[in-house]
This record gives sequence, C-alpha cells and structure tokens, in this order.
Amino acid sequence: MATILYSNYSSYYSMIARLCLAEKAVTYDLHDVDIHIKMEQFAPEYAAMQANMTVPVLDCDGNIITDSRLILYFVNQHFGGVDLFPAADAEAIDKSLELHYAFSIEDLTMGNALRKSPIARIALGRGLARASRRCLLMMNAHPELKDAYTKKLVLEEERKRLILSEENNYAQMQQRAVGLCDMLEAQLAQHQYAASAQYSLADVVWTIFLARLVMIKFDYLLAERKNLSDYWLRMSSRKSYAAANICTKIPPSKLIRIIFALLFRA
Ligand SMILES: N[C@@H](CCC(=O)N[C@@H](CS)C(=O)NCC(=O)O)C(=O)O
Repeated sequence: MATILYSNYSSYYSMIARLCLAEKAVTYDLHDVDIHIKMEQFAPEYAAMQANMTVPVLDCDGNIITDSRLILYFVNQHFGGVDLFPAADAEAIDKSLELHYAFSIEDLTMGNALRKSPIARIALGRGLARASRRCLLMMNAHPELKDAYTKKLVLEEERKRLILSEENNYAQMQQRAVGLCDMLEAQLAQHQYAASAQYSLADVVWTIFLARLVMIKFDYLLAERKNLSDYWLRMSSRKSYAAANICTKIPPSKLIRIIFALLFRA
C-alpha cells in the first residue's frame, strides 16, 4: 500500500495520526505541511484535497481520509498488528473517543499561550487576522474553491470570538480539562488503559492529550493524580511514542520563527 500522511510536527491531531500509525507499525511517507509560517494548508491543491484545510490527511492508495478520528478507525481496520478497536470493548472505546473529541484542545492551547505573554497575544491576534486575509485572497484567486475558503473564513472568525474576544471560553476549557483528567483517573482505577484492560485507540488520543497538557505546563494535573501520572509514564515510554515524534515542547528557534511570521508576514 502507498501511504502518505500530511502532517505537522506540533499539530495535536497530526500527532494522533502519527501515534496510531506507529502503534500499528505502518510504513508511510510523511509530508510536512507548514501550517504556521507558510500556511500551506490554504494552498489550492491542499484545499481541493481537504476542504477544511487542516492536518492530518491520510492518503492510502488514493483513499483520502481527512480527519484524525476517521484515520484512527481506518488505520486500525486496514493494517495488520494488534487490534486497537476490539469488538468486545468497542462501546467503551467509542465513548472515550467521544469525550476526547468533544473538547477543544485548540481553545485551551491558544487561550493559555496568550495569557502567558503579551507578545503571544499580539502574535495570535495577527495570526488569526492573517488567516482571514489569506481566505479572502484565495477565494478571489480560486473561485472554484470559493465555498471552501468561505467556510474557512467563518471558522477563523469563530476562533477569534472563542479565543480572543471578551466572551472567550478559556475558563470553561480549563475546567473541562480538569474534568477530563478526573475522568481518566477514575477509569484508570478500574483498568490499566484508558477505556479497557488493553491498549486501544482511546490510549492513542489520551496520550496526545496528556502530551499537550505537559507542553502547556499543565503537568501538575497529572502529578496530582496517581493513576494518571503512572499512566503517562507508561504511555510516554512506549516505542510508538518515540517513533511518532511526539512534541511536548516546540524548539525555541522554531517558536521564534513562528511568532515572527505571525507578527510580520502578510
Ligand atoms: N477534526 C480535525 C481537526 C484537525 C485540526 O484542527 N488540525 C489543526 C492542527 S492540530 C490544523 O490543521 N490547523 C490549521 C488550520 O486550521 O488552519 C481532525 O481531527 O483531524
């Protein structure tokens, strides 16, 4: 099978796809999509493939899967190795995935960044404005993709409201992140893994969730929960974790380049 993953190193949902592929020991080509500096997700060829203009995208012999949750199911079903979605635990795994995907990690991550530094606040504001401008530019240059760029523009405006405006949802996201940690702690008191007694797709997503909490310095949420901190140690020591190149810290030189682009690029 010719398998290509369009991914970005620090992108949360790309990491979910990479970790799942690593768990199933799938060999694939990794295409890095620069979503921050060059904003390659807005390129017409990419928008034609993924109308929401997000990463990850999995191309498996021309079969295009454009959402991380669908990638999880697809990879599990179409590649060999351990079954990460066994029928006996399917209900519990789906319930766990549902809880995970109902949470907006982006709102938590960006809301946190802009509260930590006034430069980050300005950069995020400019970055979101830059994305809206790019949508307008592209919809004029590529009328055949007008619907996709129009939809993306609406999403960019919604992001501004949820993250930057007075009515931002940060307090609510913080509270929900704590709730998710409590839920995981209780689950892990019952079985070794997030949804059942075996490693499953649920562990793929919750590993990435915990990696993000570490990245935004919310690791105290792990440290104060015994089962969860043990679980994090186990998950982050798996072979797949290293193979998937999971990001818990953006290298400072890269971060500076991103902030610079957000602040100054047209
Ligand atoms: N529901 C999608 C969400 C994907 C998503 O939001 N990806 C982010 C990176 S983590 C992205 O591509 N952001 C760039 C953008 O929205 O322009 C999935 O699960 O794959």
